[in-house]
Amino acid sequence: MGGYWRPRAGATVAGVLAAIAGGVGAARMLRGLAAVVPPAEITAIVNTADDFRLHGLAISPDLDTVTYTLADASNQALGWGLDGETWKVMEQLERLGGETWFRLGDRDLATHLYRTQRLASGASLSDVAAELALAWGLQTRLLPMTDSPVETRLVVGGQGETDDEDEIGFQDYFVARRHSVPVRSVRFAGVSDSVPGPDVLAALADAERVVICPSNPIVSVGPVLAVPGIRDAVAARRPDVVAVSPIIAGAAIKGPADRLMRELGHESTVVGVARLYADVAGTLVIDSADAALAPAVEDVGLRCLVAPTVMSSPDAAAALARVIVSC
Ligand code: FO1
Repeated sequence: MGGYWRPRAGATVAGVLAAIAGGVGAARMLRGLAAVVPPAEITAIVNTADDFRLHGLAISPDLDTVTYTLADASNQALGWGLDGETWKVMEQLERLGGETWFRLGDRDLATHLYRTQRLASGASLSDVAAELALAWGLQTRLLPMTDSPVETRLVVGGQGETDDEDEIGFQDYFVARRHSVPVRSVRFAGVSDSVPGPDVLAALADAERVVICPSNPIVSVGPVLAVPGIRDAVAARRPDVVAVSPIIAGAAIKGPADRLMRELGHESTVVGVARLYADVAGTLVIDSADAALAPAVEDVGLRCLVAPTVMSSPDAAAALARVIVSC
C-alpha cells in the first residue's frame, strides 16, 4: 500500500469502510476513498432500485457506474457507460424504429448480455456484481443492496386540469422525461418483501466507518435504507456514520436531488439533508459554500464538518476522502 496517503502520527484513521452508494456521485467518492485506504478494505453497498429490463436485458445502472468508475473505464463526459464507447447497435436500432431513449453503448451491452444470461442460469445479482468486479480487476467489494426485485416508482404530473397523475418507473422519469416532470410521491415497489444482500449487514457491522456517499437522498440512498434491516444496521453505527451532502448551496451538482427534495416537502439545503439522515448519521460533511449553515446542521443533532466537496478531479475526491477517514 505504498501509494496510499498516510496520516499524521497520532491521528485516528478509519481503515475498513462500508459505503452506501448510488450512481455518479458515489462512484467518484468511492474512487477517492480507494486512493486513500486500500481498496480491498472498502465495501460499497449499491442501490439497485434503478435497475430495470429493456430489450429483455437486465440493466443495473448504479452497479455498472460504480464498477466502471473504479476500473477507471467510465465515460467521463456522460458520467455513465464506458469510455471509448461506440453506438453502432443504437444507430441500427434507431433505423429499425426500436427503443433508443435509453442509450446502451456497444461495449456496455456486453455487461447487460452477461448479467442477463447469468441471472437466467440461476446466479444472483450479488454473484454477477462480484464476477463483473473481478473481470474489471477491482479489489473493492461491490454488494447490491438486495438480490430481491425492488423498483423505484414515481407518481408524476397532476398539475392543472388536463395533466393527469401517472405512476412511472425510475428510468422513465430520469432519462425519458429528463427528470423535468413534477413528482408527487415516490415508492420502492417490492422493498417490504426484500432482504439485504449477502454480507451487507455484516459489512455495516464490521466497518470502522460507514460512509453515506453524496448521492440523491430520496431515490439513491433512500432505497438502500428502505431494505428491511439496513436502516437499523446503519443507525446502530450512527457515531461512526459520515454522510456527505449531495446538496451544495441549495442545488444538486448533477441530477434532480434538490428539486425532488422540495417537491416531496423537504428543504433543499444541507439542513434538509441533515434532517433526512438525523437518525442514521453522526456526522454530515457539507461544502465550504454552506459554511454559514454548519450551526443549523448541528442544531439538527449531527456533527458538521465543512470541506470542499465538489469532486471535480480524482485529486479533489481523494482530498474529500481524507477528510472522511480522518474525522
Ligand atoms: N442516463 C441518461 O441520462 N441517458 C441514458 O441514455 C443512459 C443510459 C445508461 C445506460 C447504462 C447505464 O448503466 C446507465 C445509463 N444512464 C443513462 C445513467 C443512469 O440511468 C442514471 O444515471 C442512474 O440510474 C441514476 O443514478
